Amino acid sequence: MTHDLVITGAKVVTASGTTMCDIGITEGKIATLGTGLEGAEIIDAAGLIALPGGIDSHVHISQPSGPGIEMADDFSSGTRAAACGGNTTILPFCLPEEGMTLREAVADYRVKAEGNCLTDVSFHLIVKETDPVTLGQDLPALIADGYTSFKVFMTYEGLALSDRQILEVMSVAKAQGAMVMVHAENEDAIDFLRDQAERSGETGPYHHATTRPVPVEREATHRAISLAEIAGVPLTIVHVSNGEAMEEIQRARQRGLTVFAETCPQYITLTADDLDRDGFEGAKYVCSPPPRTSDEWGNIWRGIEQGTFDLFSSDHCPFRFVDTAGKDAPGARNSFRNIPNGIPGVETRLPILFSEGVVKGRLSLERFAALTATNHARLYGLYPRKGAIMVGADADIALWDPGLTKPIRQSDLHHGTDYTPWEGFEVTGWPVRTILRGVTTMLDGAPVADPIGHHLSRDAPDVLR
Ligand code: DUC
Ligand code: ZN
Ligand code: ZN
Repeated sequence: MTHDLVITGAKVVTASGTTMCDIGITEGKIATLGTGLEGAEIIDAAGLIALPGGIDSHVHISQPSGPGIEMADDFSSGTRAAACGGNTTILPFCLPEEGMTLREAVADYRVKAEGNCLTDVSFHLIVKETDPVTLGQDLPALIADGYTSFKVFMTYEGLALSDRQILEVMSVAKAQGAMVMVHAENEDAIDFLRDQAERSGETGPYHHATTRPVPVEREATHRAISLAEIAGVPLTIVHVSNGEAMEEIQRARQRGLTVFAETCPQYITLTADDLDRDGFEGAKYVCSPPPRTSDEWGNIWRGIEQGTFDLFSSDHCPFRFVDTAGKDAPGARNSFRNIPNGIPGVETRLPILFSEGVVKGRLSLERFAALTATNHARLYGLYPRKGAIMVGADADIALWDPGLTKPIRQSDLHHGTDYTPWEGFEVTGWPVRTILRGVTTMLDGAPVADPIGHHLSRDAPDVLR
């Protein structure tokens, strides 16, 4: 049998282990894993590692961010950056603009994404209203349509839900078979600390971190887990930043609860001191939860190594630095409260984890694949079509050069922001080719395809099937 494309010579990280074999691809799917395969086109990947294309299940693209504030990536630049970072699928959040229903927001996002993506995409919903139409009609209809995950916030005015509201949302997830993702920070505590800081003149970017200390996140994590236990649903705690919140998750699992956990590059590489950089530079690092201390990096690594964390995502949430529609928003220099929250990272997530994890001997290649692709597919209803190199799956593959060493440079990246928080960060191991359904989308760090990405309707999460 002749394939459309054969990748030869790579060390292949499959769903069941790592092996030397050829990958035969036909009509965008993996048709054969074997040796001596024939193909109309051959990619010689000697010396490279073939990993499942990255799935980044936590990104923000074209998200409404308040009056006068604009996110730096649309679907074109955001997915281009994702592909250049070794990704083949991303899952952005869909947040309704003021006055829009969830269903209208989804339709709007679909139009914005259509024909512009260099990766496949699918949307998580953000639930910020719990009126009868949202919970009784829109959410069930959207879940049935393949939007099988949604996020609730315990912080941010206008987004935060009360405990009662969270329980109502969770009960819809239970009835309809969807995954609830929680942003766990205690809004009242933050509000109190923020007012107190401002009264004391502590208004610089660093105080974004001091007003969102570890107990704010630990308490909300505990409460979110308790609410899920009461509602009888599994849940995912996103962007866990520290050991104490992580221990809440470990304890819940010991009690037999089903809790999934996500962490991100910022929590193993950045600290609150980055928010204290000279002048307004600290604004580049303002995200929530905030980066902590280098001791917390150790705690998070322990969680990654021991399997507490299922997901390693970017939480790409890009704002330009030199821009009054971005980090330099009106009032941002007077108080950290006005600095848009979020940092870019969709293109650097995988190289950072590969370098810090695989190259430094903390992670096997199989565990890297699980944390960056397979578990995202399983948790969010895309497996086995996505997330693993196996026969029958979409031919979504990243070829990695494990010995390529170079620093992260803004000038090499493809996102819409004007900076990277990791400028100069030395990385060993980079993706050199990304393949989406058999088509090369990135070669040697540059995007090379038309926007062939499409929208993915999703099944229920594995754990609910
Ligand atoms: N939460 C996110 O998930 N992303 C960016 C900002 C935030 O608070
Ligand atoms: Zn969040
Ligand atoms: Zn996020």
